[in-house]
Amino acid sequence: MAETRTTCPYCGVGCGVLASADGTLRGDPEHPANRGRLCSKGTALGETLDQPGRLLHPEVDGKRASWDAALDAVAEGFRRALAEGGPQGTALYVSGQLLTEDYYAANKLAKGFLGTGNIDSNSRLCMASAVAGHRRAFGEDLVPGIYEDLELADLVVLVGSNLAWCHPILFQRLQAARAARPAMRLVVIDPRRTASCEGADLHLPIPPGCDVALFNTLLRHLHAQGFRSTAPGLAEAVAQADGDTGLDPAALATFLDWFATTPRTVTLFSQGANQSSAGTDKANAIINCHLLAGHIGQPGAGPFSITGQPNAMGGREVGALANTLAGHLDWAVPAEAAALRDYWQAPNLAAGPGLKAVDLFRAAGEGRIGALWVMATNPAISLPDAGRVREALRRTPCLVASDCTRESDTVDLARIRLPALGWGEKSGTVTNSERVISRQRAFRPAPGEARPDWWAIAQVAARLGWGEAFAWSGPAAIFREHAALTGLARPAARAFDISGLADLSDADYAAMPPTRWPVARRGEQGGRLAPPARFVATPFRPPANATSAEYPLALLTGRLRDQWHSMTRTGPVPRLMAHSPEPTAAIHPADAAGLPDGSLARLDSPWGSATLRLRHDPGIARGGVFVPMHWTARFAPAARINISVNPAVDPVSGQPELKHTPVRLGPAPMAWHGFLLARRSLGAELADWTALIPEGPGLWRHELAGGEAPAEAFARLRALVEEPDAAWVLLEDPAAGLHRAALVRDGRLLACLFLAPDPAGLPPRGWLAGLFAEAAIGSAARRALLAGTPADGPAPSPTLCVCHGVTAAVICSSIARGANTPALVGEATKAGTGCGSCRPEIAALLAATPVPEPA
Ligand SMILES: Nc1nc2c(c(=O)[nH]1)N[C@H]1C(S)=C(S)[C@@H](COP(=O)(O)OP(=O)(O)OC[C@H]3O[C@@H](n4cnc5c(=O)[nH]c(N)nc54)[C@H](O)[C@@H]3O)O[C@H]1N2
Ligand SMILES: Nc1nc2c(c(=O)[nH]1)N[C@H]1C(S)=C(S)[C@@H](COP(=O)(O)OP(=O)(O)OC[C@H]3O[C@@H](n4cnc5c(=O)[nH]c(N)nc54)[C@H](O)[C@@H]3O)O[C@H]1N2
Ligand code: SF4
Ligand SMILES: [Mo]
Repeated sequence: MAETRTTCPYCGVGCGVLASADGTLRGDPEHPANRGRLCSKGTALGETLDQPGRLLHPEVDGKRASWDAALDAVAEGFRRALAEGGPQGTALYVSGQLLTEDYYAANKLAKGFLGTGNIDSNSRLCMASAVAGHRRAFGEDLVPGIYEDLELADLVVLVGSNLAWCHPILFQRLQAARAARPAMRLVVIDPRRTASCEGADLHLPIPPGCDVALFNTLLRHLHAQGFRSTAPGLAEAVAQADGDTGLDPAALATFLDWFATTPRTVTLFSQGANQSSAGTDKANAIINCHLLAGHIGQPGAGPFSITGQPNAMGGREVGALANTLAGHLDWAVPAEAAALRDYWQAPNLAAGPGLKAVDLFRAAGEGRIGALWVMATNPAISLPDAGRVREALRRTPCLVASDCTRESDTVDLARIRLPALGWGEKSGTVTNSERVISRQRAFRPAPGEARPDWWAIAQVAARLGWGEAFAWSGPAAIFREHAALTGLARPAARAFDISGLADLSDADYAAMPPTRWPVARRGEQGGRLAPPARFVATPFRPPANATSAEYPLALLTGRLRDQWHSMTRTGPVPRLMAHSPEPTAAIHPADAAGLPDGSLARLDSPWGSATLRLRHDPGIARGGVFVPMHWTARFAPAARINISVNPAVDPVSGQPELKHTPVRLGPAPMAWHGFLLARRSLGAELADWTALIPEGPGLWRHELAGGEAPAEAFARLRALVEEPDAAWVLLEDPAAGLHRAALVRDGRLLACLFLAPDPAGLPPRGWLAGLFAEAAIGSAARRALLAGTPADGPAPSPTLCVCHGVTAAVICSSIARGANTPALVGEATKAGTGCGSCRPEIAALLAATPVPEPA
């Protein structure tokens, strides 16, 4: 079957993919980012196509509508908002998951034609601090390094980055380089002991929010060691480099020494740095150290902000943040704004920056936004203080949502829903973390009436009277316009220049190979950049909302290996859910206040609360609790963590402090705990606490807990799955609070339901799920089933290797039988031989399991 060259739609590594229309795919051996490899999420991309719940037709006020009617309604909503509140009463909220062409069109509509700076992106939650840090240090938003630098470095420092899970292919490249050159060192700075720490030379468990203090300490150390620089701002930066980290002095001294003595050092930073009320200072504190030590602009050296989304960089290039202009032009330079106005022939170029995401939704909550168009993002779940964001969305008179799925918390609230093309259907470009522009190409037909986002924007613009400026024939035409804009004469020199791509023909664009900017002339490939830079003073500030006697713990949030954000694409895929099926709160056992591992616990903050499965994890630094960001109303409504997360922002970048909220931990008392396995999904509102889990093809698990009487819950839940001609096999011990039931038809298991007073009294799910695959279960199996036999057998074990379905227990037993290296574990079990995303966890098991001496 013919293969199409395209790019993975998940993380900012930007791996090349070769895809066939039937959904089979493999890594592109020719793509410079991945050279043929794909991680667990990339490998499972084929399973995310053809998902149920696609938004296939436009809807207005809950009813199916024609595209014409829906676009008319959007235009009318914006016209009314303009009439009532002027340009500032309108807004767009977009995303790093748009293609550059869509992004460019959205930004042009908002800033050039609606006349508002109110277009912000979910990159505000993601990269805004790095952008601001770059602009303060380099005068422009640019990442100087390239991926190869991670392989050429002698020291790689990860700051607030769980690279092993969030940028797995880059992590594998790093690990391969370390295997080839064992002298190369890896330091991880993270309050948690993450998978990225496996095999690291040093892990500094920094107290949350203290990175500025750490890099200020490093700056003082470098200065004391005699490092000097002619870049401006050094004296102030050193004078104000204060703060104490509380880290172990010997470990700290080792880090300071390694950094000072290793010219080839790369510091890669991500959300542990950016998502902070001192995020911009964290970026500059890191860059300051690279400037003073001279670790920049050379092979294997430099500060490296890694981007999260597939096209976070593209959004920055087209200027689709509330405080930036297209093509890295600058509002602060009047001639640059004028050049843009002329280029666009814009009737009404926004006079200045608009509202940043947190402020934008606050304004909407206050009734100041009449029309808001949300595109390719799920703010009802991903913004902090999400309960308030939800209210703001409800209150907005004209809320438009463009999405591929009907099943998102934000799409649910929209008055107008526009079906967008998704990955494999849309066509355009994305830019990865090392400035490489790659093509996403369509290899499947458009489903239903789904259309590209740029087209919907152009249609609305035309209805508002600006058709000529949006009369593109397709993405290639938009790309040319964008590329030419970057070549406009500018008073100040800018590195971002892709004007060499401005005259690509449609055929050139169709065939465009991965291309790194700057590309000022056709055929060029950009490389490492050595921008002029300055020091920025970064006095230490603690997190905006301190922990207290009432809220003594610091809530950290972040990502899991196999889930993507609000789970709209990864959540329904069983093998991606298998690794971490329930929403958890991980905490050091000594901070668990006596709550057992596996119990349900409640986290309260001044903003809201969430109920989660408690996990004891000695790898979490004392005083912290880690909760994944992913769960939504669709999968576990009581576990939506952002309802509790504080909305404090960085004063420079406006990026929210998603990595630090004061919380307290307490029990979540329930009358019963249980689970229901069924052949269809019964949704996520079955009980006071529900986690919906796709367990396997055609099999759904519902983890449950409730406050009602167990016997009542048992009867109510059984009634939900009852079917004609099916019979219940029951085992009840009401005095002990035990209720067990299996629904069987013609010997085939249809559902089973288990309730117990305590989570520890429930049998392992994996074994029961296995019984669903059998054509008929015999009477012995029935008895075992109700007795929950394997309850006293082996404990349930998580699937570590999702490619080959290998559990931790199987890996441990292979280690116990003598497989003492990752390669031998791979030979014995196949674990780790697929995409490789589980290799750090296999390494952790190897380190933790005593290996028998050879006889
Ligand atoms: N599997 C998966 N991969 C993804 C994504 C996904 O959803 N799933 N999303 C993509 C996106 S958009 C992004 S932005 C990236 C994010 O990639 P990362 O930034 O690597 O991911 P996070 O888990 O959000 O946070 C990283 C680490 O910051 C640590 N941390 C918390 N507070 C602090 C602190 O004060 N200081 C320091 N030094 N560390 C701290 C956390 O413990 C966490 O381990 O991942 C991308 N890749
Ligand atoms: N507590 C906490 N909160 C966080 C974070 C954290 O670490 N902790 N991280 C933050 C970060 S870094 C990020 S990036 C955000 C991510 O948060 P969101 O952007 O809200 O999350 P997604 O689930 O990726 O939402 C993307 C939506 O776009 C849709 N989509 C995909 N492709 C297209 C397309 O081509 N067109 C259209 N119209 N729709 C499309 C998908 O179906 C999905 O519904 O979350 C932020 N929120
Ligand atoms: S590392 Fe994985 S998720 Fe990221 S682009 Fe590559 S295959 Fe996709
Ligand atoms: Mo992100």
